[in-house]
Amino acid sequence: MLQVGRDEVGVTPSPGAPVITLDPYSDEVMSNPYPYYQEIREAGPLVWMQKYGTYAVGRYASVMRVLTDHETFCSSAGVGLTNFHTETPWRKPSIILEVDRPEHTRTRKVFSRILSPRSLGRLRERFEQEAQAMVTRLVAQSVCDGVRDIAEAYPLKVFADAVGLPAEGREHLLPYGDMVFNAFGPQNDRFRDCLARLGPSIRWINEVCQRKNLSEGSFGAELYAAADAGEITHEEAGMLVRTMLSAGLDTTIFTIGNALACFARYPDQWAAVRHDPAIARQAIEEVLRYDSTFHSFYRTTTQPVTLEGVDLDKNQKILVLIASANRDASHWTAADTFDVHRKPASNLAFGTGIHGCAGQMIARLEAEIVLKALAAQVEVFEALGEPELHFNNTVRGYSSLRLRLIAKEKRA
Ligand code: OVM
Repeated sequence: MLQVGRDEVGVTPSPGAPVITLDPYSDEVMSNPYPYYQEIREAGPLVWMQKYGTYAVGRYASVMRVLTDHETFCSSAGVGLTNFHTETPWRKPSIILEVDRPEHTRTRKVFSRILSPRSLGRLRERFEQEAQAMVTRLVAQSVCDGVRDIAEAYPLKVFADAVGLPAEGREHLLPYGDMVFNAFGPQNDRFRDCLARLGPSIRWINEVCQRKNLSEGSFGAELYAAADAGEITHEEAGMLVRTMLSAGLDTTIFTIGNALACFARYPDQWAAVRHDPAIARQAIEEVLRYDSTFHSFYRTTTQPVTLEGVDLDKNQKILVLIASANRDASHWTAADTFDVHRKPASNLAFGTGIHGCAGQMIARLEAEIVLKALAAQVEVFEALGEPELHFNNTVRGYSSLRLRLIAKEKRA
């Protein structure tokens, strides 16, 4: 499967790096990408993805190198395969994700403040009550779909409430998010099918980003308050609400679903969390390392640069495989083992550098609270059949996971 580009006839342009011929976006690779990531890592620190004409980094060290040098490897050409400098994006670029410094600094500052641990503190109690009530209900009914009834239901309630959305119309959030994350990949069938089904969701999203549709005291209201204070414009406030709705649902939903799938598959690991719920947060971190939700995104070179001994031109896309870095055996011991006792603090699931995930604290909060609520009430997770994978060009997760939840014995 791997060939060295320099020796290949007909490989254009001569990339100077090992050539990878597989399609990382094929169903086959996506069904289980980890063996392919290993091939990519073994081929070299920087490889050429022949099918898409981009470079890729899959080792921990090379992923770090790219993400921590935002001046050479920029985001303003888009963080998907589409190069905004030469191609038209499917929607108006994000003013926080798809920009560089100095523009990025101002929007990021406001956004980060609203999602800081300090301002999240007041959400914890409501989030916990919601999780406990959900788990009590599901344990009583015994059988549920862990994806629909837990992983989707929870963020669609608590996160959407926190952003300030109306209760009506939230069914538009997931088709929209699916599109956002498919659009970071190639314009393949998955992208086209998703766009064709999108219907009125884009219109609903743009509508609820307006101030009048956002509840008082919400993140959305705070973004508009920052506009009143002159930190950003009112139009930018609406764009940052759109960012919350784009980045904040599918990601946390798939993370919670991946956690459920891991614990259904490894009962001993569930037993460890059930016996010591204090490790819930670290266990979520291990889920994020072992089965990262956000698999990959791109950076684009701003100038000619030598990376890992290869001369790259300006305006070259580089695929950054963070899920691969999180399985790199040169960084992790027993990289392919799911172990909740590990302390995987250096995992790259939320990226790193100036564009490191701004919502990571609320993402962890939601997942941790769900896990703790389950640990308090559920003795055994029993998977009723295999989880069904949801195929998306950028995020990895499940569309269905039938579970039987067996309640803990109540002690007097
Ligand atoms: C945005 C956006 C969308 C998806 C993901 C993301 C990981 C941001 O619209 O700004 O960050």
